[in-house]
Amino acid sequence: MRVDVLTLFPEAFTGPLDVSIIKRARESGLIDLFFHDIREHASDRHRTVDDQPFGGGHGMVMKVDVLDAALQATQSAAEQPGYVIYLSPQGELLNDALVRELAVLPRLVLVAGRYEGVDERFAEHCVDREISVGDYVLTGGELPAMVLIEAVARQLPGALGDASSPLEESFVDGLLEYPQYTRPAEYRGWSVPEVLLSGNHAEIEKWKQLQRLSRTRQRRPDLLEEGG
Ligand code: 9WO
Repeated sequence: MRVDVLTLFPEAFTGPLDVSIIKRARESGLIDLFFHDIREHASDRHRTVDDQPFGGGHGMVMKVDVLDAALQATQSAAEQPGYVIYLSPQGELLNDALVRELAVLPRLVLVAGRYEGVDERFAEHCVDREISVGDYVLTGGELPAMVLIEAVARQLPGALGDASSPLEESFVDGLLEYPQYTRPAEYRGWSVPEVLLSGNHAEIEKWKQLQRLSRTRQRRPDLLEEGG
């Protein structure tokens, strides 16, 4: 998969994407990441990327002409155009199903906004999907873009290695995970659930599934509702 990111801060993307699973996926060619500075597509001598909102209101809005120029240049940089995603709190909430949907696509273009967001004409005419990674506001779409990249990258076939499969984990069946423990079996009087030390694998599996159900009911009842 190829992922192009349009951002005013390409330097923000070094670090989190250079370690662990994403690092390996990039080294093995499973995922190719490219970062593009939107400001390089500003046309005036001040390299302006934002302007005041029509109708008033505080803050600044990213210019549709600059964004469109940046996007067209990026789309032309590969043989097939990518699926364009704008990260914003107004988007549909990212979940496991959407991550898997995106993970089968050959190419994504992620747009990380700043200021008060993009001119709506860009969202309407140039963006395929507006996505939120959670109901809170940040100062830009860069961290959400990294969240999306990591979630998608680990779903790519082979990204996790042979030992673990994303098909076996939480959310595939819509439930939270069971609690996990490791040695020591007792610490400061805090003990590990007896059944896990019993060696009775049938009982252990029953316990794990029960824990997943009760935790989901208690912490995320929305996941148990129909369609959820
Ligand atoms: C601020 C604002 C103020 C007045 C009127 C409209 C307004 N919209 C916004 C706004 O959405 N600001 C965003 C800041 C614009 C895009 C970059 N920023 C952002 C992205 N904050 N939080 C996100 C984000 C993206 C995906 N998932 C969670 C949060």
